[in-house]
Amino acid sequence: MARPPRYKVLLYNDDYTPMEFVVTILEQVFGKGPTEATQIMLQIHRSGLGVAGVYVLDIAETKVVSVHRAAERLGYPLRAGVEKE
Ligand code: TYC
Repeated sequence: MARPPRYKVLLYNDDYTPMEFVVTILEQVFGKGPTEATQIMLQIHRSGLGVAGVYVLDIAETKVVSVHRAAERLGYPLRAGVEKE
């Protein structure tokens, strides 16, 4: 049996989403601890994008929807997307 393909969930930098909100998303949606969440957030802030996690496709797409819902609720432009590993 072939392993199912896996997909990276990418988060993209922007100028308006607060750093603290991105850390909270990485903790609550992607299950990161505070130290790793902060490191990933800073890497996105500095380089433009970063990998929040790697999942099978339906889980990855659900995470993207969760990010967009949470950001839109607070009026933040945070964007997420899926890319094949
Ligand atoms: N660049 C944002 C700021 O300076 C922080 C940020 C980090 C935004 C990561 C989005 O995916 C992101 N407030």
